[in-house]
Amino acid sequence: MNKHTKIYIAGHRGLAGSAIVRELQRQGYTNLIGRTHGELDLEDATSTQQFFEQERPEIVFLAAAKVGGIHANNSYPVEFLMSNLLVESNVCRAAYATGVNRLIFLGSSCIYPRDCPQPIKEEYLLTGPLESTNRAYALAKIAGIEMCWSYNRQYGTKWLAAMPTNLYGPGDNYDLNNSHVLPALIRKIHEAKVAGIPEVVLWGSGTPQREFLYVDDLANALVFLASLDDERYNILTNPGQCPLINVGTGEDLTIRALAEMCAEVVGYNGKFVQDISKPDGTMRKVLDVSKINKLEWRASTRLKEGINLTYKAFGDNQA
Ligand code: GFB
Repeated sequence: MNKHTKIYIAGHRGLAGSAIVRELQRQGYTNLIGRTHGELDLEDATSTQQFFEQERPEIVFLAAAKVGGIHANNSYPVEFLMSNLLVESNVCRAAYATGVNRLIFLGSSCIYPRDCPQPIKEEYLLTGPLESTNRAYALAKIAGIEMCWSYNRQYGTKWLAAMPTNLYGPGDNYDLNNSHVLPALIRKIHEAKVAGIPEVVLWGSGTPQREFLYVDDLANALVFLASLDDERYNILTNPGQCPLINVGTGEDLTIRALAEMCAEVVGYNGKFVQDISKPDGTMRKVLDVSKINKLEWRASTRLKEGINLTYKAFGDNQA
């Protein structure tokens, strides 16, 4: 991958996709392409095929996906399953038909079994039952991983599936029903502070543990992986093994501790109360990141620093 390689970022307006664009630009890549949902519906096979034939990207970051937090996943399983299956099938088929060289498919740490040993190694995929609140999304993403591996096995492509842990950062979704926990907490705590409300509601018991990755670190990891030399990249995408790699920090904390950290950043002195009618989801999902660490990549943003940056972006956005 050189600085003029034609790179398509599917989902370039989303949390992950926009961070990938920022990182590629920061590194001096000049030939980037993206389409908004209005310009190209990736759920439509014909338009997707036509787009690839016209543009002929050499590298693809497949960051377009229907995503959401625990409530959205639990409430709209049909959309999470169907939309993600369509997008990944259409993009993979068109990418193969037009000879895309390297494709990086994005999934999520919820693909792993609900009760698997911690930290979670790549090889634990499909070793046990999934968490029920996001089973539909997880199955769609598992199908995407299998799709990459199948193309590698059958057609000799070099596609890689990167599994980030829970992401956060500038450009996130702050809708209180559909967002992930971190943006929801930033918004709820900020609004409570501004309105002088003495307590903020946390969903569930507050005891589940989560690992959070600042989205610019994810983007840095993905560009690092996509630009690995052939020798190292080919080991990852060797058709004899599932082309799966975890991307995270390897550290987690409870939702309660996360809320307290967000309160410190926002400068909120109220208290937290639990709404235990809301689901906890998986009790723990911290990734084993030794595979990517061995390639000499590590996340660099500490959680508190990342929350500070995110809160600043949230404020700028509101202004
Ligand atoms: O981030 P989150 O929605 O999704 O929730 P998951 C993480 C934890 O935070 C759960 C709790 O235990 C929630 O109950 N929580 C506390 C809250 N307060 C809130 C709140 O105000 N909003 C939200 N959203 N949660 C998603 C999956 O799982 O993570 C996806 O559903 C995907 O498939 C994504 O894998 C990364 O971490 O449970």
